[in-house]
Amino acid sequence: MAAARRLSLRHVGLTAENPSVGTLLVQGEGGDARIVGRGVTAITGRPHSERVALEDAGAAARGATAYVTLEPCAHHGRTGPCADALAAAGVARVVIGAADPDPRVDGRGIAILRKAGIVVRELFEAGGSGRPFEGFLSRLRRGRPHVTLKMAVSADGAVGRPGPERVGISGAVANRQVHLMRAGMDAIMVGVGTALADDPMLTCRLPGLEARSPIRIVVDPQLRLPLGSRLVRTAVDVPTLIATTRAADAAAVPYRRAGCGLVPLEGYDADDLRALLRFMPSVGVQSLMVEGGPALANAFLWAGLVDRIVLVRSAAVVGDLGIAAPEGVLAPRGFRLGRRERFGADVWTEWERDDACSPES
Ligand code: AOF
Ligand code: ZN
Repeated sequence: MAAARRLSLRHVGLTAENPSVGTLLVQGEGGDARIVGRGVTAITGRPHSERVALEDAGAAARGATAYVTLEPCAHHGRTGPCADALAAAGVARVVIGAADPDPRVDGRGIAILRKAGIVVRELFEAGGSGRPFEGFLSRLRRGRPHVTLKMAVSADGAVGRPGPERVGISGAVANRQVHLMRAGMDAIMVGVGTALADDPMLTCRLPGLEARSPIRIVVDPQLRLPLGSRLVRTAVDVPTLIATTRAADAAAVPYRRAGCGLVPLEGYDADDLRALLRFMPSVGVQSLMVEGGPALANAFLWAGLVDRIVLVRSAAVVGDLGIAAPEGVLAPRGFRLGRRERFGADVWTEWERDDACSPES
């Protein structure tokens, strides 16, 4: 199952409203076991991983054990249910890594398998299925994406300095980790202040992973993003959305012409952000990384809409003019430490919200 989960990671961030699932088909047991088929949910979400693995295995699927990271589906989409496909191929046993709460599945996949005489084992992880299903679960349970807030904070507690000049806070290794994290997200969001200060690209620029850049979203109530910014100029290549109160204005027309999508936004308070998040699944966004700046970070924290905080503490010193990091980031309350690692001079910590993905949160 661990190998199937690693396989599933390949398409995280690329399967739109579908979760990325991994399937391994195995013949034999113990030391004689060998993998006869591998599958991961295809880019765009179809075909499902079971079909890919069955195709890969061909006749060798007969009598095999399938390790599937999510309950095989029971509904008719572009193809019939995966549970039926596994049964038709003569698979003998199915080990399942997580229940599928999709109302069209929700135990029906397991029922189909059992009815077909297949031995089913539920290997559900305690405490939910975590990554890579958190975005999918968040959409189903709360109708909004899973939200990761990422902040780099200097030794003297600053996230940047006012003015046009960009200050480097985190080091090269941590920055590459951020790019790797972007590759696994459906969307990445910044406030217009950050877009004005940094003129960022917000893409994944790791060699070989450039095509995995997520959708970019700029929260820009007054439509201040320059038409000459790199975000607008590259909107034709990397999908870019601007969330603004002026989506219906004439001022929005040139942005549309440049290839940007405009999303109506009422304002910056909790209900407005909540409405914006609820819109996101409709454009295939189940996981979102908020990359700053401090105003947007504060608004998300204040609204209680952050599920994970990624905090990069660096040794850099910004000095007197530094913009202070939001209090809720430096001492996250209601979050527990999930990961701590050192990257060069930087300390990378990840904080998981205690009740992330519960229907109320
Ligand atoms: C599987 N195997 O690899 C995946 C599954 O829109 P559809 O018809 O593709 O169905 C989407 C649902 O299928 C999704 O909500 C989830 O329940 C399931 N995803 N199921 O058997 C897979 N990715
Ligand atoms: Zn399926």
